[in-house]
Amino acid sequence: MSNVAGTVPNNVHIQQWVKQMAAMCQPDNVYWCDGSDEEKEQLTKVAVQCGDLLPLNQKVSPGCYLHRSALNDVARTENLTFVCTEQQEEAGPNNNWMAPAESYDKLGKIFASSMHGRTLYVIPFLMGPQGSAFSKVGVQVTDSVYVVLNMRLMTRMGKIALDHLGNSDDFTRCLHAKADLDMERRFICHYPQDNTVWSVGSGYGGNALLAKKCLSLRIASKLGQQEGWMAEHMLIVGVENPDGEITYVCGAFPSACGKTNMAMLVPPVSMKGWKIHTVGDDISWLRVGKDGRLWAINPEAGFFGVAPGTGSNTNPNAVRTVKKDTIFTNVALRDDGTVWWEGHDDPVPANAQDWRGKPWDPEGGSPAAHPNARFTVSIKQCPTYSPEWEKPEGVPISAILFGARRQKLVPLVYQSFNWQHGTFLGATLASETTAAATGAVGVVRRDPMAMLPFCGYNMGDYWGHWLAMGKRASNPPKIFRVNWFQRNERGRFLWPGFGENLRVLRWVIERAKGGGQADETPIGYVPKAASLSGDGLEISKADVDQLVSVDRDAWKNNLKSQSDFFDTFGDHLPTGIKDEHKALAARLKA
Ligand code: OXD
Ligand code: MN
Repeated sequence: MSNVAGTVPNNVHIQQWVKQMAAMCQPDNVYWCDGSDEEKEQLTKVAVQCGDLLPLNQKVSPGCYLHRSALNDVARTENLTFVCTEQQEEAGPNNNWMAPAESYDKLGKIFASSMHGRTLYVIPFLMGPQGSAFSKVGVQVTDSVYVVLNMRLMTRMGKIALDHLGNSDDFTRCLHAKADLDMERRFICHYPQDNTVWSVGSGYGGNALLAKKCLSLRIASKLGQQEGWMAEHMLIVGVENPDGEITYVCGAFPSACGKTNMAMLVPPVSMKGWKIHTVGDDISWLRVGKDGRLWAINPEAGFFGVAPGTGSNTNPNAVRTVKKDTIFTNVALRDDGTVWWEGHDDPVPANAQDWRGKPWDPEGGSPAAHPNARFTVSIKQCPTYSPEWEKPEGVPISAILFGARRQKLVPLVYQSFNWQHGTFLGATLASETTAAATGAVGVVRRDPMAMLPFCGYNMGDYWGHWLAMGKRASNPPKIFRVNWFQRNERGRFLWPGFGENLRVLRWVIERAKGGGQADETPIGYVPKAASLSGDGLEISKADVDQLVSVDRDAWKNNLKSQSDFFDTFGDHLPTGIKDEHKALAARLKA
């Protein structure tokens, strides 16, 4: 029998489920979290005692801690992530698949008695504002106090979730155990038909904070298909023009392609009167409103951002956000108890411990911080935090951006002809891979809607759902493709990016409202160079021309790779997507 502490909720469905999970995992203690400040203090002490957290210099960085993960546990492991449906076809070629019975059995054996000597924490959490029709409740059990403290920042945790749920059994059952952190016994399995996630053998954010990728994207995408809404890997940002009018934009980008930077962008000095309002940096849940527009909420409550590359020159608002009450994972530690990473404002430290806790040699050739080192912090600490984040109805979306990392081919920005063509632009998204997942970095892979690792069902059916949503919305957002990452022949980035991306947003918003200057090309509407340059943009006319040019031959050569990819979806590929591919081929030939 385990010792029980904390506040046991009245909801009998939660009680029963936790009892079953505890019977399997056999913890010494069960602790029910309530999400209070006192609890945070107490659990932080526990985390420090057990070595999960290292206190940082509390004078310089109050409330900040460092976590060092196991060396083999630093990123999402997509090869060990499964969607477990009765039929493999339901999961589609975009997911690894296991039959539910086999998977429950396999993982059950790893979970069995895995919490001997440990505490099982029960975390009720709410994704979305309390009382909102958008919001969903999850309950995660975990043996990691680091996970509890991260979930506290990333979700609305504890009593608020229980109040939203009442006596209902409509909650996602999220079971997590670190077990022995052995890669051979690491699995992240999703059971959409049971509204359940089981994750074992990893403590890394995307694998272990089950509210994030597992619930808010993989499980939620399937719920959205069934219930008529969408769960997307998108930031949400409000862009205020000098007249004080705010337009909301969603943007889907693969991991580590600058979503957090864009969500809290600082306008360039030359764009006086423009302001950014941050609603979310990673996930959007979208529904059709009574007015026929798409409305979005950010279900999360915090940022789990990539630290390296974050500095005052790239993302000054993130620098300010992480000044206090932040958990850093796998960054470097300086002698004075403060953190550092590549791209940090401060100079390279002479004396520091690297992310593994070993003395770091600046000349040694290996980075001080892991390239996927992270900060976890509440959204409310962001200087551009938008109180609209709390709105139960969300914010109305005027434009959707699909972005990816491409050195060549894809112009800085172009607009789709309509929703179906926009869905095609999302479906053909491809990007050079980053360090957010294990595997080779810099390889071009297809990543439709930036959802390839996160779509919890057959992606062909998911595109069908996109097309159906476009039909249901009488006034859907306009859809655009963007690419901040074009390089010239010598490998230099052509576009300055960061704050200057607001110029692209300005054109996007003009177009979404029916204005803006554009040229029609076979791939879509491309801005006239003059729409981007002017008022202080310091790049040459030749570079701007190249940024918005369309290389027909290169696009023709790209058609085959698109159709090869689409062919893998067989009968699940919607006619609308096939039609768009044919139409693109015809326009390129004309
Ligand atoms: C993330 C990711 O952590 O996409 O947001 O990997
Ligand atoms: Mn992400």
